[in-house]
Amino acid sequence: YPGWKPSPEIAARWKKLTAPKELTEEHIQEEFVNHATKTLARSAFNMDDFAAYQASAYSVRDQLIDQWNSTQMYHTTVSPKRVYYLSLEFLIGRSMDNALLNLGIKDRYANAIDKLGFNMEDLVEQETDAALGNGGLGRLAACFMDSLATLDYPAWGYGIRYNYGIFEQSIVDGYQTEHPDYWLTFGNPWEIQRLDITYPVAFGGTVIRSKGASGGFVYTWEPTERVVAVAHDFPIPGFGTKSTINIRLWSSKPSNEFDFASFNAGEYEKSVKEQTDAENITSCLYPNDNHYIGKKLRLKQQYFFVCATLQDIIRRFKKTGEPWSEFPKHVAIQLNDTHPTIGIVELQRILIDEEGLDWDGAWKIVTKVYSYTNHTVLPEALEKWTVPLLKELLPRHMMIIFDINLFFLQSVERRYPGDREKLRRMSIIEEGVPQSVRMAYLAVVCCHTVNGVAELHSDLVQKQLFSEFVEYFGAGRFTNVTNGVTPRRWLHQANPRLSALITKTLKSQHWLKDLSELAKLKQFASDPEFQRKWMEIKASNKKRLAEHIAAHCNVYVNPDAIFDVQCKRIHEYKRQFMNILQVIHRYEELQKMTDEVLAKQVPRVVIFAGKSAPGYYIAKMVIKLINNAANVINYNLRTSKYLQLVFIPNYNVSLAEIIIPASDISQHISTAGTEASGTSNMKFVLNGGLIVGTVDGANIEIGEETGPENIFLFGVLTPEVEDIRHKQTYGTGIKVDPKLDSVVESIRDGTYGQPAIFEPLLHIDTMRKVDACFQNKAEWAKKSILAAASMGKFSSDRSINDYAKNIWHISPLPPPE
Ligand code: T68
Repeated sequence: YPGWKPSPEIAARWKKLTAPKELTEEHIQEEFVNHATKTLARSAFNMDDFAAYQASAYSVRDQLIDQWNSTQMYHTTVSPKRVYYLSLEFLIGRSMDNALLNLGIKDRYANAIDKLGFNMEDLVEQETDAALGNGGLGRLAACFMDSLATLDYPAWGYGIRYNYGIFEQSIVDGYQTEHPDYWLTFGNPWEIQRLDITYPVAFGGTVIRSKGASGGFVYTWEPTERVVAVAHDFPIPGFGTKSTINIRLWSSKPSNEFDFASFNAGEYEKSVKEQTDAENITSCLYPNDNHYIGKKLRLKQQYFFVCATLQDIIRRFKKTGEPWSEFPKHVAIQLNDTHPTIGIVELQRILIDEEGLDWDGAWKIVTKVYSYTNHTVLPEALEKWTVPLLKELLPRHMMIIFDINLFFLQSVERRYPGDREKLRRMSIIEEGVPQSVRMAYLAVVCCHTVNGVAELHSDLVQKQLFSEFVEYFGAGRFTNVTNGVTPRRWLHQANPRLSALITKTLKSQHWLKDLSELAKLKQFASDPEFQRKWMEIKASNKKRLAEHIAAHCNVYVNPDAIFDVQCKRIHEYKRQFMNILQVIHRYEELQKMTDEVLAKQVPRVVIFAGKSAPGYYIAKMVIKLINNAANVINYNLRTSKYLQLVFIPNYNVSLAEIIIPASDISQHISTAGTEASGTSNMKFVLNGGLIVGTVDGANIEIGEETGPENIFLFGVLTPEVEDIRHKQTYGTGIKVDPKLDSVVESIRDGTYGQPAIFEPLLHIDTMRKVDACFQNKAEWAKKSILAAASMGKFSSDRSINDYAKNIWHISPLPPPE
C-alpha cells in the first residue's frame, strides 16, 4: 500500500494495540458474548447450541487470525523459499476442535463456555464439514497442511472454494441417494473473504501472431470470456507452534467490464447468463475418485485456479525486486496429481508472452519450479484432455503444449534415431480421432521430480507407467514419498482418551510432534494393566460407534463383537464386493451350525461405509447388495448374535473420526498393484486396529514396521513388482476341493477372464485366522499396542520432511517468540 506508511509512533501504537491479550477464561467469555451479541445479533435469551458454536468459532478465528498475521508478516520480511501446494481438493472436515487443540486452548475454552451454560463437545458437533474433496487425495492435502504448519515451513495451499462439496449420501430402500452439500448456508467462520485480492482469468478466443521488435514472433491471446477469481483464506494453525499458514481458495465471479457490455447493449438475458456461467466455475466439486471425466467445466476449474494462483505467486515474488532467474530460489510448486498441470504451461506462457523471456530462458525456470505427485496407475484415472477442447478453451496453451512436445520428441529422436514407435509411445500427444494430451506425460517432461506415494506404487510408476521416461531422463527424476497422516487429527483429536493414555505413559506430549516416539510404548505391550486401559478405551470407542449406528441405521450392534470395518470410496478395485461375498459365506456357514457349534463362534459386526460416484453403476449395486444382505442377516434371530452387518450412510471426515478409533480390524483388500498407498490403513493402526489386507500400497510398509505377526496380510507376497503382477495373474498356489480342480484350472487358464477370482478364498481363510486370534484377549491387546507403537513412520510430518528435503529444498522458518 504505497500511499500509507505509519510513522514510528503510530507503528508503536499499532503494535501495542495488536499485542495478544492473555487468554483468561474471563477474556474468552467476553469474546464469546461479544460475538454472540455483535456478530450474530443474539442475546442471552436467544441462544442455542448452533449460535453458541458460531460465537465460539468467531472468537477462535480471532486467535487464528492474530497468529496468521504475524506468521505472514514474518515470512514477508524474510522472503524465504516457499512451497506452494496446488490441489483441486482439500478435504478439511471440521475446524473448531482441531484449532482449539492445535492452539492448545481447548480446556480453557471448554471451561469458560461451560460457565456460560454450554458444553464444548456438543458445540463441536454443530459444525458442518468442509468436504472439498473425494477421498484419500483430498484428505492427504489437508494432512499435509497440518504438518507444514506444525513443522514451521513457509507454505501455502491453493485450491478452489467449491460452493458444493462432495454430495451427502443417504440410503433409500438400500440404494445410494445423493443430496447437494451446500455447506455455506450459515456462513463460514473459518474463512476470511478477501474482496481486495482478485485476479482476472480468461478463456477462449484466438491467438494473433505478429512480428516482434527483435524480429521473432510475438503471440497475443485475445480471449472471449473473462471472469474474476476472489481469494478466500483458510488459516491453518500448527500444533505447538505459533506458525499459522494459509490455504487460499478461489471463488469465481463475473468480471464487471464484460457483463456491462452486454447489459448496456440491452441484452439482459445474455448478461445474466454470462454471470451465472462465471459463478458456475467454482460451484461444484466433481464427485469422481480415481476416474477421469473429460468435462469442459472441469478443465475450466483447473485453469481458473492455477491462473489465479500463479498471478498471486508472481505478485509475491515481484515484491523481492529480484530478476526472473531468481524465481526458483523463492518458489517450489507441488502438483497434487495432474489436475493442476495446465499451470506448467501457464507459467511458460506468462514468461514468454507477458514477461518477454525467450523460450529457453523460460523453460529453465519452469522446470526448476514444478514437481508432480502421481496418485494412481489405473488407466481409467489418467487425464487426457482432447486437443479440440484445449484449443477451444485455451488456444495459446495448446500451441505451447505442441511446442513442448516438439522439442521433447526432437531430443528423443536424437537419442533413438529412427525409432518412430518410441516417439509415438512417448509423445505427449496421443494420436487418435480426436488427438488428446496425456497430462501425466506433460507433467513428467516438465517437472524436475515425479513421485509416487508408497514404495510399491513408486516402483510401478517407474517400471510400468513411465518406464521409457525413466530410461530417457534417468532414475534421478523419479522418487518415492510414502504418504502419512497427521497424528493431531487422527489420534489426539479423534481419540482423546487414547492420546491422554499415551501422553501419561510417555510422560510427555512430544510424541505428537515426533511420532517415532510411539515406539517407547512397546515396552508396555505385555503389561496387563496397560493392556486393560488400552482395551477399555477401545471398548468405549466401540460403544460410541454403536450409538451412532443405532441412531443412523436402526441396528443395535453387539459392542463385544469384533468390529470389522471397510470404509472408503466404493470402487471395483477396492473390492468391497469380495468382502461382502465373504460375509455372506460366513452367514451361510452359521446357518449350517448346530446350537452347540454356534455358541463357540466369535461374534462379529461388519461395518461398511463409503460413497460411490453418482454415475458408477456397479459401485452403486454393491451398496444395494450390502444393504439387502444386512436386511437378511440382521433379522435372523438365531445367528444375529454372531453376525451383524451395517452400512453407515454419508461417510465423511467427521464420521471417520468416530469409526476409526472403534475398529478391531479394517479391510484394505485392493487387487495387488491398484491402491497407490491408502492412508486410512495408517489411521486405523494408529488407533489400535489391525489390518486385514492384501500386499498392496502402504500395507506393505505398515507390515514391515509392525512385523508380520501384527498384520493379517494375504494374497501375493512377493516384493518384486514385476513378479507381483505376474504371479497375481498366474497362480496363487491355493488349494481347493479336488472336485473343483478342473473348474479352477480352467479359471486359472484365463478361460473365464481375471484369475484374481481366487483371492476371495484366501480372504475367507484370513478371516478365520482373525477369529482365532481375537479369542485370546491378552494376545490381541498386545498386537494392537505393538502395531500402534510401530506407526512412527506414517506421520505426515515425516512425509513433509521428505518432500522439503528431497524435492522442495525448503527449510523451517519458526516465527520469533
Ligand atoms: C488416492 N487417490 C489413492 N483420488 O487412491 C490412494 N482421483 O491410494 C492414495 O492413498 C491417496 O490418493 C493419497 O495419495 C484419490 O483419492 C481422487 O480422489 C481423485 C480425485 C479426482 C480425480 C481422480
